Amino acid sequence: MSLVETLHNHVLTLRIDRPERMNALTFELLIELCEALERVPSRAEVRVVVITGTGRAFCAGQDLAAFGKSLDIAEMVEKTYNRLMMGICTLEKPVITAVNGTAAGAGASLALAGDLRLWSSNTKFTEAFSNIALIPDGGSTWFLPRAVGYSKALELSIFAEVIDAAEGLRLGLCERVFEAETFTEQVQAYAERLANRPATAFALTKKAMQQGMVGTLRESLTLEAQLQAQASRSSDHQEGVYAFIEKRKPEFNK
Ligand code: T3D
Repeated sequence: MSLVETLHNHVLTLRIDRPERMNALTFELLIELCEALERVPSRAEVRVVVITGTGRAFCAGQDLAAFGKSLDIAEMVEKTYNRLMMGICTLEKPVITAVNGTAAGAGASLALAGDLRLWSSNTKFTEAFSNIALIPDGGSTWFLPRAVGYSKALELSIFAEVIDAAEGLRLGLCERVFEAETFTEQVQAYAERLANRPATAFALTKKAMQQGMVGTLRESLTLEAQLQAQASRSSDHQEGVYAFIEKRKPEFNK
């Protein structure tokens, strides 16, 4: 098994654990990751998912030692990377990518796929695909231009430039950078803070914003009205309003 699962204070951490290969992804590991994510909807105790890596790398992308073993690359990509990225983006719970170090190739795509992206000060990010004359996959052609704009995304992809944490933050590739020495603790604290925010409101906000990125203003306004009606029926909404009136801190997700 190359994936370590831990659950603490409603935060499920999925840690890719192949440090000797810089957490490069094999077919089996990708399926393990997909299956772990697909179990989350039925696990009420899980409120936040964190994906991270062991050692100095987050993930170096496809394991190149396994290169060529797949007869049909398109089918392999569909069954692994595409299943994984859709799993993250459609999960009705927050997914944090906690990028503890190097993220390259499909590892960079995975870093971008999180709803919230936290980087260690040691992070090095590279869309390494073009170094082996491949195109970005794992959703990078979707995530990257949305984060940095079309031309910058093309430039990062074709030169496989290595981006450090300060530049990643400036470009909008991550939301926060935490010091490497305290990265794990700071990620856990951030994730626990998120786990205590109203879960239904998060799920509906995720859905509305994803639709907002691909639709028209009219479509967003219509969807907001529908999803707001749903949010307003949640017990968290009631709790939030009562807590405001009673001048106390709300306790969500009870
Ligand atoms: O082909 C398909 O199936 C389609 C799907 C493609 C998706 C993709 O992800 S394609 C892109 C694949 N990834 C890469 O091309 C990245 C390759 N790695 C690197 O460019 C560099 O290793 C890094 C920039 C990630 C890190 O550089 P550095 O100098 O910090 O470390 P290193 O010395 O290069 O690597 C350390 C070890 O990890 C080394 O092994 P060794 O010599 O100590 O035994 C290296 O071979 C291994 N390693 C790093 N990346 C991979 C890897 N082994 C297998 N696959 C890797 N991707």
